[in-house]
Amino acid sequence: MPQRPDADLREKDVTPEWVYRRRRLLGGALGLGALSLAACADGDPAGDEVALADPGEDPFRTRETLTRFEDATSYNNFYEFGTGKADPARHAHRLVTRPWSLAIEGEAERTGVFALEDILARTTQVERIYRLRCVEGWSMVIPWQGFELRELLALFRPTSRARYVAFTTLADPAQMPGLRFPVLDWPYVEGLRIDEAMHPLTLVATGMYGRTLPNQNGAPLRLVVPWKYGFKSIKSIVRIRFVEEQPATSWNRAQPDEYGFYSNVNPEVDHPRWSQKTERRLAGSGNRLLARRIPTLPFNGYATQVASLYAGMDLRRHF
Ligand SMILES: Nc1nc2c(c(=O)[nH]1)N[C@H]1C(S)=C(S)[C@@H](COP(=O)(O)O)O[C@H]1N2
Ligand SMILES: [Mo]
Repeated sequence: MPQRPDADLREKDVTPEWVYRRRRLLGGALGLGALSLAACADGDPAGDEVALADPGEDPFRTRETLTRFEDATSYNNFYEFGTGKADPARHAHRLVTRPWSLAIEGEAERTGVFALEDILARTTQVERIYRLRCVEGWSMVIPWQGFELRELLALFRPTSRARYVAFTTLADPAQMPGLRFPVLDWPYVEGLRIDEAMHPLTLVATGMYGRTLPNQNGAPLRLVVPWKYGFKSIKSIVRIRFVEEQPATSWNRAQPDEYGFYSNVNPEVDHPRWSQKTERRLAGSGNRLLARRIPTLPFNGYATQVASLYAGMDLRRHF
């Protein structure tokens, strides 16, 4: 193997579950107290406790109000288990996540099939609290545990011809009832430019809220690319391929005029069927249906970190 990065689990970086429980209790108490106030003020009782985006904050750990664990695990997009938001929580228990292996292919010095345990042993576990903005117009704030994708990619020594990275989700009809429906061209595929893939914000999540990643959130390993629309954060990855040409992506293939390869969160570029200027923030203890609508930020609030990756590009054309 190539030289190992620091493989020790850095315990201080992984917040135990009880911390989230306590935060949630606190959030709940605040929410109740402020409920009547907000109802008087603007008739938006659900949104009062939600701390809004602050672009000056630590990009790795936003201090915005967390989405409740229950909401982050019951309102999901994972079309392999059905297109309804509740379908993944209902059906994903059928997904067998251990043992799991990851195929590494293409333009790299080292390729092959690797056991998940070996990958975990060679990467540094970190915690990241990220906003995730779905292209449909809602967003969540989720504490993830995992490792930086760049750390994984470096293990395989990509060659100079590796200009993009292509990702593939498992497609097993025996475990994934949604594959019966031809809503997408299975398997689900996604891609990043190599510099996007190597950016320190780009995470491979293996856990959330201090627990093992729930199946409906993409166990045992999924991408989290916080400055892009949620569909770029591909779940339950079985293959990573280094490629020279821009790879096909599922949503672009399905509706090329609606979903581009880059899919950077951009309030200035509307989806052909709806505005992208605002989002419903699903956070705190409030009712999801009454969630507060907040302005969407360029690059989902991560412009300081990532805007330079796109210098000189026309982001209306490369949407
Ligand atoms: N394989 C796969 N990955 C996927 C999807 C999917 O349907 N299949 N949905 C995407 C979309 S649209 C979003 S918004 C996020 C949702 O992640 P979450 O359920 O963990 O919040 O997963 C993304 N990753
Ligand atoms: Mo999404």
